[in-house]
Amino acid sequence: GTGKFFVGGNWKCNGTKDSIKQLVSDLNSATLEPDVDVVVGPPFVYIDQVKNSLTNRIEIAAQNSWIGKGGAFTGEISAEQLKDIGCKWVILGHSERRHVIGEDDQFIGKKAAYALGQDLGVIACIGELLEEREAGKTFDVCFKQLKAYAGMLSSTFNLIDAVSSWDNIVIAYEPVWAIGTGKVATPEQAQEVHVAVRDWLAKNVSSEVASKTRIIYGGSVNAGNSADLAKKDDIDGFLVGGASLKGSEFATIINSVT
Ligand code: G2H
Repeated sequence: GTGKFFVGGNWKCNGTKDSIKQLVSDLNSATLEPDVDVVVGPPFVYIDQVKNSLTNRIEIAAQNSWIGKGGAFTGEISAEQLKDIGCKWVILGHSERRHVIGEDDQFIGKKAAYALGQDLGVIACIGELLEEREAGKTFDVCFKQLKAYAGMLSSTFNLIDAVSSWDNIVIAYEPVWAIGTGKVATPEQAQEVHVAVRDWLAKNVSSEVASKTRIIYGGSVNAGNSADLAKKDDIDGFLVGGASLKGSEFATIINSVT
């Protein structure tokens, strides 16, 4: 592994004031390994509630942000507003936004560059569809998605800032066929893609960025499979959906750091 283990909980569009109060209370009383960065991503409307009740041991991510400065963009939330309300991170490029909402690589890359420019950390998601994996296109798809992030950083920032902005990026590899399906990637399948992503970074950004960027796995991670995944050298943490809605299970996943 590289850098500090990183575990994010992506709550997606789940929860009520009451259920989130319970989840926060469970997280506040959980014993967490100290050497792990822990982040949770509540729905926008509950971020303030979570910020005001959750231990500051755990940081907060939004699940999306607008591509630029706020203004006349009905229904959108700006990176500045997320900073203002106490978010440290934003999840971008999640497969549900790519494939259900229809966001494309360029749009996602723009959001990432803008959020990084506002000093938000970005959990940058990539991952292939089942048909793409079956057609042998897994690496092509992941590299194309990575290229869009990297390209937008290069066109937004000067060279030095473009490279240093990778300090604030965590890459989440989430094969779409493993998301919410209970069909987790094997540790070997995940490791193979993580190594390829790291090689891509070495060739296309820098060897330093390749060695220090955390590459986390997402897709049906739970308390039963996290320990085996965490043993793989290039799996630096997890992005957890369903299993992050249960405080004790999420704590078990966090504590699977090796
Ligand atoms: C993948 C993951 C969290 P789940 O989307 O980002 O969700 O763990 O429910 O598959």
